[in-house]
Amino acid sequence: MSKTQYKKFTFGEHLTDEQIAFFNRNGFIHFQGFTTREKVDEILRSTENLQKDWIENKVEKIKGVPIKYGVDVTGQTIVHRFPFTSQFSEPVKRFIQDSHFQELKRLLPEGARIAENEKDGVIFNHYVNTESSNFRQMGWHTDSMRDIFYGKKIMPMLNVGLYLDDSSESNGGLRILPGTHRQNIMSMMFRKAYFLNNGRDKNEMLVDARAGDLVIHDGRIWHRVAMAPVLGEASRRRVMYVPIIVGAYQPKSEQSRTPLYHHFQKLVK
Ligand SMILES: O=C(O)CCC(=O)C(=O)O
Ligand SMILES: [Fe+2]
Repeated sequence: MSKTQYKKFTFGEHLTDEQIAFFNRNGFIHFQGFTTREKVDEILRSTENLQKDWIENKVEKIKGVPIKYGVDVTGQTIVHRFPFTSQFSEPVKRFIQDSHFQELKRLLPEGARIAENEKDGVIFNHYVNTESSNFRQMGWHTDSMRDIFYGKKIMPMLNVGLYLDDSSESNGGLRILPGTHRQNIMSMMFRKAYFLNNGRDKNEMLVDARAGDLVIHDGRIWHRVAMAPVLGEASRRRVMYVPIIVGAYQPKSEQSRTPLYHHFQKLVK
């Protein structure tokens, strides 16, 4: 059994000193009920429409970032991983423009911004476990390692996860190693085999979240998504990630090349 006993918070108008201190100490923070069922449903519907459009038009990449396709429990084609989602979904756009969401930038130095058109943009992940699933887990990794792939210095970044389904051990669930955002660079590079290692860690913390919850993690923290112990509908897990970053503005365009780390991400199944 993974540990789940960590403090969960409720978001008010502003981040509190306690919340900021918790985040700085542990490298993650969980806000329960950050948004409503209604907004969750709106976002889900918009991604279903977008999926239909991308399938019909056989879209393979957005600005150099591959769209990950697979099959659903019904055998229908689905999109498992949508890049740059906020550029195609009004409800997602509205969600990140909301003042509550904007307040999260305060967890980073002055001048932090939402990477809507940088890196992979806002990512929407849709996992489902079937016999032939193409996306049912994600091995251990840190998100900041991507900076190294680009040959850059690691810059502070947050990944803000909005849950669109309830998520816990029963459908896989996010596992994190609290405090690893304070590790040295060697440990960030070599603590585990990137994406290939799916094994349980005795110190891993299971994130137990409901649809509408927000779980933010520091880009340097080690995390993985476990495989659901069941097949089919009960394994469905949808979560959206909004990167908040600092540093030089590096926008993507249709001419952008596919980043090297996506060759690693192909190993994720
Ligand atoms: O699905 C999740 O909760 C985590 C996804 C993730 O780690 C990533 O996309 O980098
Ligand atoms: Fe990640």
